[in-house]
Amino acid sequence: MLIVHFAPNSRAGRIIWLLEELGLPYEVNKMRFHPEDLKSETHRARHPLGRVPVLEDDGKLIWESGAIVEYILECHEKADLKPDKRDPSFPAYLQWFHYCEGMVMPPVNTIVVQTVLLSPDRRDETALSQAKKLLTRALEPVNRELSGRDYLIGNFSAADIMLGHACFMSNRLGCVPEEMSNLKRYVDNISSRPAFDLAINMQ
Ligand SMILES: N[C@@H](CCC(=O)N[C@@H](CS)C(=O)NCC(=O)O)C(=O)O
Repeated sequence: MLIVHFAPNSRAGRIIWLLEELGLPYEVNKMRFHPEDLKSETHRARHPLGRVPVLEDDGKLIWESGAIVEYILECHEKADLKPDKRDPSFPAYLQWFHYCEGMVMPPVNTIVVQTVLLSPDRRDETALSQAKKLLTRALEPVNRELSGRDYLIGNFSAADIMLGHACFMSNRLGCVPEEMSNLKRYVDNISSRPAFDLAINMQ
């Protein structure tokens, strides 16, 4: 049985979303998004940095959301959310899948730290405005790519589970301007998926 080590409002939602889309059975170990849970000895034994998500499969542990998504698609013979390597959309699939943690999430992390996690007296306005600029720049090519299409490579794929989740989070932080109308529509498309709705609202 797959076990998802989970905390609400985190990247662990990507894994729940994927498992729901695929209809695979799983259990959830729900933790609070709080150091008492995430930095506990028990959880650090699963993830050295005390972060989520972590997937447990028959006692094997794997962390890094992108690696977990790939692991599930490969090991559970559910390839329908990933194009074949001979498919013309395969390079774009890989590119957007990895663009998420590579380019979009670093400024999102800084924005969350500077607006939510740090106490007001420790916040840094320069770091915050620089991260907002970087995020806007990183989202521009995504907005362009989505012109005339519902999902990143046309059909819904695991690239949307990665980058779509990041776009949803960026929008929730108020960092997707109205001019990025393709991106706004994309966030709506994702939000209308029942599997996403379940994952994003899991507490
Ligand atoms: N690149 C990692 C990032 C993992 C990560 O930073 N997770 C956040 C939640 S979205 C976390 O656990 N933060 C708790 C902390 O930093 O203490 C992934 O994609 O899994």
